[in-house]
Amino acid sequence: MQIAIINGPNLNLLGTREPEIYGSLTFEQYFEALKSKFPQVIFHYYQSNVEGELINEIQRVGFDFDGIVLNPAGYTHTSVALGDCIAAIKTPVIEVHISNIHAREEFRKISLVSAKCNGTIAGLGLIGYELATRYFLNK
Ligand code: DHK
Repeated sequence: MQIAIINGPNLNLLGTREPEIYGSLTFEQYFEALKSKFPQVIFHYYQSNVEGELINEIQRVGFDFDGIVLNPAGYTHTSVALGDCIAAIKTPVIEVHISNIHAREEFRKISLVSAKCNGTIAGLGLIGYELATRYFLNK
């Protein structure tokens, strides 16, 4: 079982970025705990602040991995190209948001990727990545 975790812009700053919204763990710290919870899973982690690089990575893993856990971050609300990319690949995608995007500014309530994904998890904090992993394991 190979799962790709792909994080979009500014998620490299988790731990120091608005901790009241995103928490105080770095993704690297959380990722170590996640890997130890699922020793049977081969995880691949990728983060970029660049839209085209995220698309390249989704295309790279999107035909032979078993699942993609994608937090498109700010591109969620703006990127037609990311939505098109998810529609074009074969690997199922779960969209994850750490914060509850429906309880924040109006512009965050719109996702241009949700309709192309198998499902969306929002507002549960970093545990959303674990729940998405469990979805792929139970599939
Ligand atoms: C992360 C971001 O960087 C924001 O742009 C999104 C998302 C929400 C999150 O909650 O993980 O609006």
